[in-house]
Amino acid sequence: MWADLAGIGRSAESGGYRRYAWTAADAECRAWFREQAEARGLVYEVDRNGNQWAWLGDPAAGDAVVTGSHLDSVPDGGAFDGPLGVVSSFAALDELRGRGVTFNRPVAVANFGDEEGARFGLACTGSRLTAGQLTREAAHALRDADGVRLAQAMEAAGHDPDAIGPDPERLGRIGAFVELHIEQGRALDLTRDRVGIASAIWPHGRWRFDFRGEANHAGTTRLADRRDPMLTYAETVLAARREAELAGAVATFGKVAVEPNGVNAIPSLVRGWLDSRAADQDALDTVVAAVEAAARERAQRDGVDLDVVRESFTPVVEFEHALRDELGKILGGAVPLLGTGAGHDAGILSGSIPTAMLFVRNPTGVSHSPAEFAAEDDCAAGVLALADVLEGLACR
Ligand code: HGY
Ligand code: MN
Ligand code: MN
Ligand code: MN
Repeated sequence: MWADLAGIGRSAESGGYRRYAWTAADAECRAWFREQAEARGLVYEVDRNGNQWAWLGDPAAGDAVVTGSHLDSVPDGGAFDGPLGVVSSFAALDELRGRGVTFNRPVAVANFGDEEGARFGLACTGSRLTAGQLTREAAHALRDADGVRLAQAMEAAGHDPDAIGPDPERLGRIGAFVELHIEQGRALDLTRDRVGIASAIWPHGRWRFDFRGEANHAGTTRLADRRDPMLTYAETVLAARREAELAGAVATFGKVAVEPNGVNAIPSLVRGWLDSRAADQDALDTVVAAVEAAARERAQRDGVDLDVVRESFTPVVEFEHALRDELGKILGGAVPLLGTGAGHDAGILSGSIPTAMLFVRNPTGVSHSPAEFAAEDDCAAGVLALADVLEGLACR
């Protein structure tokens, strides 16, 4: 199961993955998911937002226990972020069928579309649409770097973009969603545990900084006559690191777009995207405000105009204690609780249904990189833990 998925959308040079929403690689992943579902005799469906579901039992019965994750990736992403959760979900079902258990609640494996937001810039669009946190109009307006709108990309992939929207009826049939995910950090490595339970997801967001200067000749324009937005951008990137350290937060300008983007042209526009996260809201607010203030101060000096747009924001997610504690009880209490700065579909859905997360040890903590890795025996421990959780929730 793992091998045939692992080959999809993988770059031969870097070994990283490019599985962007509604692309050919995404379609291959979706075909893989459908094959896995149908090979197990599960009821396969695609919902109005393009999320995939594989049901054991009657989807209409209600109070379902759902597991799963996502199959898309960041640019040059790792093999485990997302796929480990989906593969482990099918493997956990196989394990339970091997145990001969009797399910008395419907169980499903889900693949939520476009969790990383790598192509259209907004993370978790599949689960946000389903939870009513993203309107159809706002989704249709999302464009990729080539100007292709999300609606066009969906249509080209054979999905009706006018069907997207909130799906309260579907969510009303789900009693619990448990997402297994590789840890994107080293907490489990430090405590020497194979599996952990999520306590919370930090508040986090994405802000777009547009620095507008004046295009000019790189070789003939006097320094005093320049309005160079790259300078303002560079100072802002340094300010982000400085302010994050002061506030005990994290901040990254991981994506930048330059116009006209010529070696010998002073840019007219530099667009930088800030990703910032912090264990508490005040720290996050402090960082973003301080970075913006530093950017404005430098923009003044450089004769550059600045616009800052908050493109997305996810408030702190405190996973529902009853379900989280139930997982702890089922797994025997010795499983550590850990917070995370990474966003997940389970975080988005936690506003609508009880959700929980299991993490599998990542010995280096590296993620969103081809170097992302989880050891086979830790992955196997994750499958058994997920199987125990599903058995405890759906077969009691
Ligand atoms: O950005 C995140 O935290 C998630 O991986 N989409
Ligand atoms: Mn990710
Ligand atoms: Mn993920
Ligand atoms: Mn994520």
